[in-house]
Amino acid sequence: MVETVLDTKKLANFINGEWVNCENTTPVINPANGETVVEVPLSESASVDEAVKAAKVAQKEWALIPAPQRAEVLYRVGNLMKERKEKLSQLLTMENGKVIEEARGEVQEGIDMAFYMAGEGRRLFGQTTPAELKDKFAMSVRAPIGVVGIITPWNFPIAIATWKSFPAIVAGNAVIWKPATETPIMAYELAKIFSEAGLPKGVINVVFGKGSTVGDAMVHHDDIRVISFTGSNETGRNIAGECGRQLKKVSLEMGGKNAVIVMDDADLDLAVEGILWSAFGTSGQRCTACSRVIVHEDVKEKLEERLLVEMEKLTIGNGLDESIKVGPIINKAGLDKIKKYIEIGKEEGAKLLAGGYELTEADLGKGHYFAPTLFTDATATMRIAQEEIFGPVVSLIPVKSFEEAIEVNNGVTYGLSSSIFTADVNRVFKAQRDLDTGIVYVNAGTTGAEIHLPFGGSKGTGNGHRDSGVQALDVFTEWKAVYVDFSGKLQRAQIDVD
Ligand code: UN1
Repeated sequence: MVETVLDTKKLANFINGEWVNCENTTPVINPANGETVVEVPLSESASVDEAVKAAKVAQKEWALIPAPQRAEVLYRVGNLMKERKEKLSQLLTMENGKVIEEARGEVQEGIDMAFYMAGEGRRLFGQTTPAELKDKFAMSVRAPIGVVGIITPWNFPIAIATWKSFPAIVAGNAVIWKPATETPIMAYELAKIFSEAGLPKGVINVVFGKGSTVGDAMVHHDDIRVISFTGSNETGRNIAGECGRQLKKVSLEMGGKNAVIVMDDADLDLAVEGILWSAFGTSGQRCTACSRVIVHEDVKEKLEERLLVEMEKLTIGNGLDESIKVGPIINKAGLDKIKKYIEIGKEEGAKLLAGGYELTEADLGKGHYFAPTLFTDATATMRIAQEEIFGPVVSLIPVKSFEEAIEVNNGVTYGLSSSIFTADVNRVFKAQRDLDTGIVYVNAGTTGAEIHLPFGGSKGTGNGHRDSGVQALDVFTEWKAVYVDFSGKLQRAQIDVD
């Protein structure tokens, strides 16, 4: 087991290209073993003010640099991330707990985003449109918004940060970034990379701290004109309320209750692999994690049997060990929430087939571990089938038909990801049309979004915006309509048209 050592014991904020120490700090705990990895600042709102001041100045200059040149910085960022991929992955596993193979995948997601968004620097497409008058030209162009705020979660501390910061930067904005306090190391490493890649000072500023202080200060700051947030439902809704009041643009991504549908004609071995990967990978701590399996009653028993056999083989432990498949839960609060839902599931009458318990200290030191858990005979309206658990817990819901499966899938307040295993091409096309989620998979689990497609969902998952994909540019740009009249005379639209 290799352990990368972090080059500092205490992180500092990154404001105007400088590391600024903060008196008040809190430890970052490795969820795999309970050890302190580093101290992270708990900043006051004054640090946000300072960062915004620097960002405002920097943004004016940055926006004047041609986008293809802004993009050059992102190419360099991508290359540095690539060079440091293994180190970043190990640090990611140490702060977040996800197994090293998945950490490498997440860092790769960030590298992909760097090169993809760098490419956008040579596109940033607008539109030309015919003008209704002679000798007049009309076009719509993307303009940067100014200073934007991004608030990122602990479960994908580098990938989600790149989904938001790279489009913001290539479009000519300056960024104030509040990373999750549980996982600040990726932000520290990425700030160093931005700096080495030659991003001018003040274009990205990292302010560590609590949502209730730093996040709140960002949301209330008049000069931050966009908030892009990924995290909990409750926080997201509060942010949306405040941003609405201030007419501030806001993009929200707040989770899912994602289902895999297994039809009677499915390749069951493949379905089992897809379910295992999407339900227990990242210990179920993905917004896209599969936490419901909607199964046709004719194949329910066979599916249960095969799932149980394969679940037995899952290895649980410290994710730095290459043989481990399921890492720890982020912290005690996360673990307690999972335990609460196990009790709820039992009380509701679902049948516990496997797991359902915490692995204690004797098994795995001082980490927080929970056994992969399978409930069966759940009904669509049970709380375990409706609410996001954010842990390695999956509930099987038997159904009688394809139509019922679609109805059950859509019968939750979230709408992030869904999947169907079937061999019937007609069902495939019906499902992609009728599944009410922002992401649909056919013959694959609910996880695994690629960065050049839009990421986000319908209903309670968000507010219609998308992270990653070219669509991510929408929240970080304003559309500007430009009319150039080269007739040399006053031409009045709608009036002088003949
Ligand atoms: C998340 O859980 O918030 O599609 C992000 C996936 C990953 C990203 C997940 N590429 O599962």
